[in-house]
Amino acid sequence: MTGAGTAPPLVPSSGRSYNPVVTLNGWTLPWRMNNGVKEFHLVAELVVREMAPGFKPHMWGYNGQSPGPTIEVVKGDRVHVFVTNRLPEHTSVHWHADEMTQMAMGMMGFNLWTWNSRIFPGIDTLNERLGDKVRIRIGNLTMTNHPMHLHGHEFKVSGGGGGGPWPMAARWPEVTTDVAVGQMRQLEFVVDEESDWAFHCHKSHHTMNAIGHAMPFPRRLA
Ligand SMILES: [Cu+2]
Repeated sequence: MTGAGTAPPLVPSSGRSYNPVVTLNGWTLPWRMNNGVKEFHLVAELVVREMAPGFKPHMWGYNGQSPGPTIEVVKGDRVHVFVTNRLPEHTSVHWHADEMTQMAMGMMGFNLWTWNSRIFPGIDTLNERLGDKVRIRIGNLTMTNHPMHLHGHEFKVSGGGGGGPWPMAARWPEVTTDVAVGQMRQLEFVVDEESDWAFHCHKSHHTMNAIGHAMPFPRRLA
């Protein structure tokens, strides 16, 4: 598995049914059902992640990718996660061992502004049809805030981290929502304008990363 593209959602093959998520430029870790327990296997290891065509940093990650695969469980699941450590040093789950090294190497965030360790133009698009109801969940694993802006649509900010979806009365309309360090935000909208719309952080130096005006750019935006 290269992890370069967005894999189709993992339809649950055992356990209770649910509507699986799509992970942008990522995939969902399969499980094995053993005596009613969902067993997952994580492998912490050195990976090469193609962030954009021709741009391949050496990073630390899980199961061949940085960030690692999505682990999807539903309320009431019993879960075992087996961890194999192929890093050149000790690691621990919750992924806060030796933060300065391991997180900076890609096990949580990296010193470029990316979506799931992918950057334009190497990132998949979020394809929708007119009239589709869309829900996007964002987690900010970086060390600064990102005001996320969607072109062409108003969305409702409908949830955060931990507590799940917010009550209807607590949701509000936005075109930009700031996602603070460590926060999660859930956005919902109905596709009512057909086009190719940008969805991006509104700090312009974040959308540019290290690309200056004098640097060659892989593809024209127009
Ligand atoms: Cu940003």
